[in-house]
Amino acid sequence: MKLVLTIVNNDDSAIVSSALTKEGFFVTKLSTTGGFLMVGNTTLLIGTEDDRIGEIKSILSKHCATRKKISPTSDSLGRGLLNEGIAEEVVVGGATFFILNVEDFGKI
Ligand code: 2BA
Repeated sequence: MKLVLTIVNNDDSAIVSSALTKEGFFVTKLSTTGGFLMVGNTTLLIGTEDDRIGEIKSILSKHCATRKKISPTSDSLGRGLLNEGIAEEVVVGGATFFILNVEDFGKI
């Protein structure tokens, strides 16, 4: 048995969680914060049999693809309607995963 620990963008968390549960995976969702950007993200804990790891990776690839987004820069703060043109392209999405061996698993 394995524990997959995966960190995903908040915007992707609902769709990826429901895709996982639809395929019969048990998922726990934690609200987390990235230490570098200090922005909220979502960590999913998924306990599963070893032979289903590939399915989880495919679901993550399908629903957490990286994409570009236009985002206001900090220079635009407080400029209100004078804000035009102060935006930059940032990459969002993606999933970081860790796969851990589970020594014991049970429910009481
Ligand atoms: P990603 O590498 O896609 O990481 C997204 C989030 O996944 C991270 O948020 C963090 O919460 C988690 N994460 C990634 N790798 C991890 C690891 N080895 N251990 C634990 N958690 C991990 P943030 O920390 O806010 O980072 C956001 C983005 O900033 C990262 O995107 C990466 O592109 C960049 N970054 C993070 N740490 C960096 C560093 N020390 N130097 C340069 N760039 C960094």
